[in-house]
Amino acid sequence: MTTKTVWITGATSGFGAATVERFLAGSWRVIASGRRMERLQQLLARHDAERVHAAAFDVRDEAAMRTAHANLPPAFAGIDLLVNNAGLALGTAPAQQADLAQWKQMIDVNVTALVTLTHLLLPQLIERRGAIVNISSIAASYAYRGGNVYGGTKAFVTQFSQNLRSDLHGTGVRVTSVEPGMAETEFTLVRTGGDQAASDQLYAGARPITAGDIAETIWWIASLPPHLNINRIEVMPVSQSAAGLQVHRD
Ligand code: NDP
Ligand code: 8X3
Repeated sequence: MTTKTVWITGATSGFGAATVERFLAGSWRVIASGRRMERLQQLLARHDAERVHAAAFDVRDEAAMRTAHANLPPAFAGIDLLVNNAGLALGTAPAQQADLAQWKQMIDVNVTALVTLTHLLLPQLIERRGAIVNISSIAASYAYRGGNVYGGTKAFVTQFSQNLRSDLHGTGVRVTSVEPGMAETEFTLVRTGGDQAASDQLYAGARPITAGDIAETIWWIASLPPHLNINRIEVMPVSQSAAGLQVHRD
């Protein structure tokens, strides 16, 4: 059986790190990227260099992204699946109190970097009849206070995924938007600027989604027969559900 290759962004933590392990267990070759080189080094120390390649760069740095792509070892150069997972939320303040720099960072990482890497890899994904899994969020569909730009970036990811499907019609390339709800990773630690107590409090008693749950979902999507495309998949913990609209009265 030919070994396939997946490029997973945001591989140093959470969903991305768990997805790396899932695809390595499934005998794929993995390109793992993220900024934190020490975590990528730990990954390399645990696995055979023929199976995993680490690329440390900031996805906002387009030149570094292109260099990482150009420097892929030959065995990793043919990419069959792109998992656009790197992303973040910053802040929980309402729009009128939010930090503009944080808004721009979310757009740069969740939107601009995602489309840049997709654009870079599309020719070979088409050539190899590959697949793209974009990590969106339930925040794409459900408004909540403080979700403002984060939810906007994820709505972009979901709609971009569906529009990619239209453009890629007839190429055999599959595209999926994965939309998780509350999941315990480093996500809340990042969102709150390192507030471990806030993170612990959010997840306490809720039995949130685990990183392994989403890795397994991505693995399932990638393992389906090639005539099937999961367009969108929304996943929540049983403890989470949508609530109603709000009304302000004078
Ligand atoms: P984590 O914070 O655990 O992981 C985020 C990953 O993104 C890290 O590997 C981080 O790597 C990487 N990343 C962030 N910024 C950059 C950057 N500028 N350049 C390169 N890599 C970057 O969070 P999750 O695993 O939860 O998040 C993964 C994805 O899932 C995100 O897109 C998030 O929006 C989405 N999501 C999360 C949910 C949740 O509740 N946890 C629910 C729904 C969606 P490094 O810091 O090393 O660069
Ligand atoms: C992360 C899920 O509900 O915190 O995308 O926005 S949520």
